[in-house]
Amino acid sequence: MAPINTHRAALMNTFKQLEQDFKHAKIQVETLETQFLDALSAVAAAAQKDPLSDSQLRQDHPLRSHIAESVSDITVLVSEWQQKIKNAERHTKFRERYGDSLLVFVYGKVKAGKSSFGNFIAYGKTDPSDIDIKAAEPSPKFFIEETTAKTEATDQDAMASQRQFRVGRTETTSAIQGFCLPGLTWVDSPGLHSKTEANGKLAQDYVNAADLVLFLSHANAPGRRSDLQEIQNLGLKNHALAVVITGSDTYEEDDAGNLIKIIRMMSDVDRDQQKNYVQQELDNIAEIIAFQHPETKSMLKEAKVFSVSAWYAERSEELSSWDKSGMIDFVNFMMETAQGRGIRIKKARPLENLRAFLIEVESRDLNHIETVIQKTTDKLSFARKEIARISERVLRDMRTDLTQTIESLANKYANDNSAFKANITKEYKTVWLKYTARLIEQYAERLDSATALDLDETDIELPEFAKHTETIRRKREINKKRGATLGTALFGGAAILLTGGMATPLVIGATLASGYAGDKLGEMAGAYFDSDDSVVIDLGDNREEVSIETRKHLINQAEHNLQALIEFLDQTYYQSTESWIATIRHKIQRLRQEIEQQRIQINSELSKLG
Ligand SMILES: Nc1nc2c(ncn2[C@@H]2O[C@H](COP(=O)(O)OP(=O)(O)OP(=O)(O)O)[C@@H](O)[C@H]2O)c(=O)[nH]1
Ligand SMILES: [Mg+2]
Repeated sequence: MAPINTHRAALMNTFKQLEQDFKHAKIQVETLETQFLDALSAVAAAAQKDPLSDSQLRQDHPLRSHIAESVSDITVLVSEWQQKIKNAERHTKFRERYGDSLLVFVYGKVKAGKSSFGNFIAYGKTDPSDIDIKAAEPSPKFFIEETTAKTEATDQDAMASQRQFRVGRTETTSAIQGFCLPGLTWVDSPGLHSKTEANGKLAQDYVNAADLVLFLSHANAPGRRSDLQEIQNLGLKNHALAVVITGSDTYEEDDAGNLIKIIRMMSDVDRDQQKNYVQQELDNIAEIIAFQHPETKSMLKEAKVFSVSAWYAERSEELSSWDKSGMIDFVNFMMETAQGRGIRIKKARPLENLRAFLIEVESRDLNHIETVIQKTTDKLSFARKEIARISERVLRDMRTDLTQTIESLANKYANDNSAFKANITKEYKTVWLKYTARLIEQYAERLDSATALDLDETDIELPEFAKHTETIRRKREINKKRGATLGTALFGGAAILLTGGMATPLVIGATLASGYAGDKLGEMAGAYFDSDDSVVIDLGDNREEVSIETRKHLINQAEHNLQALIEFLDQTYYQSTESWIATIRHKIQRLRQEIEQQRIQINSELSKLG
């Protein structure tokens, strides 16, 4: 066997064994994800349901615009979640696809030698011939990612039959493509800055799912600013990263300019210098990131730098050429990554991704929603206080109005109970409707759209009119003079008729209407009239009592009705908002509990992984 193949065989063997390990390393992250996403969707669904969509609450009610704002505010968050969930779903698919292999993602500038490097790993040749492809054992399976970019033969069949990456000065990779070997998935990407938006998105997905990211940079200009910027962007994620300086060789071309005659490695001094330079730059970026995001464990700190020449490795017959080409270091690193950190990374990554999502939702998004909800709660209670204030005023005005109305009705219908009652009921309704309109219009656009309280139900209990009379005993011997004097003194000259012997009513002026005065009179009169005869004294009627009592009843009734009306309106117009708030709070609480449990579980899983 050729020396190159020995190395390649060792590499292939390592990955083959790994495939089994990966298969056993099943991750329960799917279950956790599903539970979390369910709880998250419950919050999203509850929060996005506009509680006032079916409500007749007036259009310019401040609660309306506030809720509209809150809902749209939350909708922005929810759509961010949906995007993340979609990504998470895609990652799940990625996991299913690449769950039993180390996923290596190759990234780098245009013409960095990415495709050539991939071919070299697949076949031991940067640009394999048909013979190389047929002879390969194990045989890599090529695939291509569907994107909108159709600038090359990008369909699966073409790729499968092509069975290699197109390389060369004119062959620019325009879609994400890759190959699978047992235990290894290698993904090649379009050169940075040449990628389409669809490719860019997909590339980011791959980067997120990758177990190892290789950043390739050509030896003719390694570690440029723009490269480093890209690495810096990648550096925020917690992946294993290696920077590979490719084409670390010198060669001579023939006159036609395309056939390579002699290929040599660049001098060790030059290669070391390049490696050191890149390493130094990586350290600098790592420091910047550590400063900007102290909580992020950057992959840059542990990033390794390699200087290789795939051309040199594939061409030389010498066993030591792999060593010289830098390939041996790189391949050892791959095997170490796969064996040592590979499984851990594979298990840890989805858990870490999920944990990051949980933390973000918990610390940022849920707090935000809670703030929004709190504002709504405040707005609602303000609206309710406002109603309480208005209803107090309404009651006060009703009281004044009712007092006058009752007084005049009591005078008008004194002693006619049924007429009094009928008119009181009618007037009460009028007053009620007049004043409660002020309250109802706080909620409803039009008065008739609000179902007012059915006052027919309210049977107002009123006191009855009655004559005030007093029966008093009379003495046969009457000191007429004293009696008359007494009457005059007591009643200020009001007519007092005393008809002797007969029980003729004593008519006293209507000014004497109060019960108190009547009683007093009887008591006092009894002391002066000493007889078996009795006299019935008409003390007038009780209209003032009736008036006062009626007022008490009606004000009571008004308070009672007003309370019922407010409750009814509150129920009709505010209840939906209140239950909206309660439901969201409840769902958030459940989500928080879920997150809390999952964090504990994930942390313990991760600590088991070491
Ligand atoms: N000197 C040298 N040149 C190499 C080596 N590997 C690849 N190249 C050349 O570098 C150029 C780019 O190679 P590709 O593999 O197509 O590079 P790429 O990064 O896939 O390019 P894009 O897909 O266009 O981004 C080609 O001309 C290759 O022949 C190497 O080890 N040494
Ligand atoms: Mg390419």
